[in-house]
Amino acid sequence: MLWPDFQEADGWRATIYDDVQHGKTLETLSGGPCQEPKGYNNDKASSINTWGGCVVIYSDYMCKGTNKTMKPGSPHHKDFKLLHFDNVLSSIGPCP
Ligand SMILES: [Ca+2]
Repeated sequence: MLWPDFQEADGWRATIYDDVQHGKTLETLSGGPCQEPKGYNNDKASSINTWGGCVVIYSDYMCKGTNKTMKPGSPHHKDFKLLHFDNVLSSIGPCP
């Protein structure tokens, strides 16, 4: 199993990328009620991979501000420009 750590109760996982179309990996976040990218990755994400799960992305720290739900079938995982969410992501949490 490639990702044993992600079978925890709050299991969610999201990889964010600096470029659209999953270009230039920034980091992978997972688990818990709310996670923030490292400071140098703040306001940089331009695409996301939710690994088949559902997460909510937020424009501010602490899962506040404008948000978008990202789940299988929702649009523009690979292009935050089209989502009107380019270079603003500051935190990620699980879907309610
Ligand atoms: Ca970017």
